Amino acid sequence: MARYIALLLLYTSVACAEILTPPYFNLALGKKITASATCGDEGSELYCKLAGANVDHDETVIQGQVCDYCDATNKTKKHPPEYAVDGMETWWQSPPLSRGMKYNEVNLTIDLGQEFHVAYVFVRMGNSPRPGLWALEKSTDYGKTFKPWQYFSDSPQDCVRYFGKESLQPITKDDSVICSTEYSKIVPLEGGEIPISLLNYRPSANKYFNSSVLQEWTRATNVRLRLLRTKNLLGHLMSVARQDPTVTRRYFYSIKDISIGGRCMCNGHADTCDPADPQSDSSILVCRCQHNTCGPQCAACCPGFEQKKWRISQSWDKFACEPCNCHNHTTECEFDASIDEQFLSLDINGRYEGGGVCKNCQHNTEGINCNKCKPTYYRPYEKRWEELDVCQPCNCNLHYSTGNCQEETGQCECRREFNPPNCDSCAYGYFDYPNCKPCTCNLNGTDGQHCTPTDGMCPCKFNYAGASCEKCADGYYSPECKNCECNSVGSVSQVCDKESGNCTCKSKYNGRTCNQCEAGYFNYPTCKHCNCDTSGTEPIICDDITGQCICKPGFGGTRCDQCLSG
Ligand SMILES: *[C@@H]1O[C@H](CO)[C@@H](O)[C@H](O)[C@H]1NC(C)=O
Ligand SMILES: *[C@@H]1O[C@H](CO)[C@@H](O)[C@H](O)[C@H]1NC(C)=O
Ligand SMILES: *[C@@H]1O[C@H](CO)[C@@H](O)[C@H](O)[C@H]1NC(C)=O
Ligand SMILES: *[C@@H]1O[C@H](CO)[C@@H](O)[C@H](O)[C@H]1NC(C)=O
Ligand SMILES: *[C@@H]1O[C@H](CO)[C@@H](O)[C@H](O)[C@H]1NC(C)=O
Ligand SMILES: *[C@@H]1O[C@H](CO)[C@@H](O)[C@H](O)[C@H]1NC(C)=O
Ligand SMILES: [Ca+2]
Repeated sequence: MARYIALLLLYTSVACAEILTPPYFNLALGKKITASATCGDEGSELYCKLAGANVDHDETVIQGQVCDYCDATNKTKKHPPEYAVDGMETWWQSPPLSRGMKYNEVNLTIDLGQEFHVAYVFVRMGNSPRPGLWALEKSTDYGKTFKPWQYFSDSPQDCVRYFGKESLQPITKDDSVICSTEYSKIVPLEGGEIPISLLNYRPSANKYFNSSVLQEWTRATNVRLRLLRTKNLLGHLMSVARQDPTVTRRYFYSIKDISIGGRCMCNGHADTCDPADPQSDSSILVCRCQHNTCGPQCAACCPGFEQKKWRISQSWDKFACEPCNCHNHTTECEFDASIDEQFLSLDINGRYEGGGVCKNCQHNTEGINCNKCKPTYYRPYEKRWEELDVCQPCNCNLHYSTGNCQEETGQCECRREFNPPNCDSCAYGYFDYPNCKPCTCNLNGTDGQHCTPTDGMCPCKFNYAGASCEKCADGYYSPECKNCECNSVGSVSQVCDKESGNCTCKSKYNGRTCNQCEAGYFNYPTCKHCNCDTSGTEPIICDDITGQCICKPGFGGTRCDQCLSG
């Protein structure tokens, strides 16, 4: 047993040399354990051993069998489940089958109280042979559901019968569930051992942290021995079947001690784990996190150290959480993946790497890295961002200025009504400095920068009209009051529609500027009538230059008034 653990420790310390992992220890010791039934739990109960020879001080010999009583109420005769995890020679014992054949099926469940990575389970038997048929199961949801880890049977036939034929396949996956036949032999009749490794021979055994399947496989909050059938002496099969009590009282499970080799899950960020609070009775172990990580399993970056996205530290990808660069103005920050993708956050080395976003920037700063001044504050040019008084109030007259001012110079930002940089005149569209009211004339249409009407009229450009020059003059159209350019031959007048720019055409004329012939007329600008039969022509009727009729399919003749042959 000791040799087995030593080998295992050696093996893992080599495999994980470059990352922080807590040592393996016996997780089972002193843990909460329950049995679905226990010898002597319903009053004093007789059992006899399969093994004959050595009669202990208390035992009696009945019909050549070495026998004793279980009694849960007697300190020296009880065998409670706690005895299977006390690390001592004491043992847990199940009711003998003489109490009932159903006691072939007994569950022994260890509650680890928290999540661990389990590498092996080691079972030592007491005064009974090893079980004939059983399953080692584990839970990762604190006992709500259990999944098999390994099956045990005394024959390949029973492996297939109870656990399916795939249980006989060799290990091919990190989470293959196999059936072992080598640990269900009748000998030794007492004190047999069952070593179960959950890592050896698995594909990712040497790269544990590279396989999420193997990590999941070894995770456990509870471990259950689901015992299904005691191991019978060959000559006893018939008598057991007949339920002869002188035989069935010799069949039960007796487990002296269970070791569960495992360790705290610290994600490569701690090399020790110990009780969270030594004062309280809670025995929950928490990782002593390094690398600026926090949480019972070091599964997060500590507050203020969230510049990079948290991840497991592993030998080929070492990782430590980094502080955010908040330029001395806050200790709070949060990781934001989209900031990371856009390279918007400065790390402590001044590179745009990571996604730390500073929170609660102090000293009138703001921004992802607390490297902007709040509105109405500015950074004088001699100040560095780390200094506490980096952001100083702008000294601006709010009549002329928004209150904000320029970095380094402190130059006040003018309101839109005033011209930068000194806000000492009205901006375009405003008049009457220092009041600078908006112009009432439409400046686009006004001739020169006149802002107020004189005698009720603003002076308009030639193509604008209206009291404020807000409309297009006749002969011009929106939006920029362009010339209508109505064709003098085809148009009724030079005035077009002010919205669409469409000119009003004389009959026979067409187009926005009336510079084309209407359908049925040709040879602009004369626009003569084409001599066609319109029931036989296409909608455009005739060629607008030659006047030749354009016939629909099936029509012919110069006027399209004949049918084509066919
Ligand atoms: C417990 O068992 C021992 C041995 O059989 C016996 O001597 C003792 O009286 C018992 N004690 C009680 C409290 O029944
Ligand atoms: C043992 O546990 C299994 C589930 O793991 C359950 O199905 C079964 O009924 C239990 N047997 C006893 C005897 O409690
Ligand atoms: C672990 O996986 C990564 C990528 O998934 C790979 O680059 C690396 O070589 C693997 N390491 C080992 C030890 O297999
Ligand atoms: C950072 O702030 C502390 C006070 O909180 C101050 O003593 C220190 O000088 C500041 N660091 C720099 C680089 O200005
Ligand atoms: C003045 O002209 C500009 C550009 O030509 C245009 O964007 C703006 O909307 C016009 N303003 C008015 C009031 O018509
Ligand atoms: C302007 O003329 C075009 C064709 O040239 C026509 O599609 C449009 O409907 C006309 N718009 C108005 C407002 O008359
Ligand atoms: Ca014990």
